[in-house]
Amino acid sequence: MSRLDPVQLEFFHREGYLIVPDLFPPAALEPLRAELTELVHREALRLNAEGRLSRLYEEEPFERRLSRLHAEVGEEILKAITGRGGGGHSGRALFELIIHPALLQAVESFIGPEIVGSSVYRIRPKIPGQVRGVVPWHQDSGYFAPHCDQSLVLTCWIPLVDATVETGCLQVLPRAHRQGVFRHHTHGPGGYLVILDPDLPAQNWLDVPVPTGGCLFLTNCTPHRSLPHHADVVRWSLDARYQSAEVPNNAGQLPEDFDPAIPVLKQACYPPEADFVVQSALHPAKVVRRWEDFDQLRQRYEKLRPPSPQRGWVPAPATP
Ligand SMILES: O=C(O)CCC(=O)C(=O)O
Repeated sequence: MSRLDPVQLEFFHREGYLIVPDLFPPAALEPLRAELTELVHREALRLNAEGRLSRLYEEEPFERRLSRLHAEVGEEILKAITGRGGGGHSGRALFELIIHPALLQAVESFIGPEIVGSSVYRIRPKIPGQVRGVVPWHQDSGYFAPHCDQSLVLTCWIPLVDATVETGCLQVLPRAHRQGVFRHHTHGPGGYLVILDPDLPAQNWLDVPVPTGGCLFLTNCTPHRSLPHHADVVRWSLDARYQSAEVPNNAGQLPEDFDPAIPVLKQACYPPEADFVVQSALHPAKVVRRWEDFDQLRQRYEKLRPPSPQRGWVPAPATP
């Protein structure tokens, strides 16, 4: 039973985050780990056949192989996993984890039973020492359209290996999620948006380690970041997002149907990527149940991405 209790929910609403260390049954993450292992293997074979990789590193475990490959061929090995800035990999096991009953029961505790999978989910293989693996302070709402600032877009951050301080877990700034969206700047470290230290409301950040099988829940206004790590472990994780069907979304809409002229309040929180209904008693026919449909939708949005929300963020001032 994964429904959360009132004490957990009260903590989440007060602090802006919640760790549930044992959300998933132990076998639940295995299919996605296997799918990613297979994907990494395919990419290694391709690069090896093209003469760009000296060997396959097949003897290395899931936690290390990608790091060895990355050391030889750089970011190229990550493209099939992370896409071109969008969601990237959209395999069957990923979809099955996104709609896993244990996860959806927990999600329902926060946002009710009519659930839309938010367009923005990411598989993150965080490689030791990798620049793009370090995500500076931000709120997810810094990326979303402002008309969604007051709504809950729930982040479920799910490690596929134990996420500790040594392996690059997240840090959060507790109790800051009720203070609105802070100023972000563009072109932060790794190319991400960044909230600079003087714009943060406090400095009492916390490390939030999460074991495999657990989940970290965040609000879209919770400042969080992910620090560099140098342990010899790829800190694989999935961050999936969900919102109530009442929050603006583009479920059922194809990217070619995006109309910039429709009132902004009716546009999705993040139009470049595909939202999809994952649970609904009111409109069961709208639920995306087949992986093939999810994948097709995802691919369509990867090819033709409606524009990102513009929040007026500007580049960070150059440091002397
Ligand atoms: O997984 C990470 O290292 C960063 C995740 C993150 O910033 C997010 O999910 O918004």
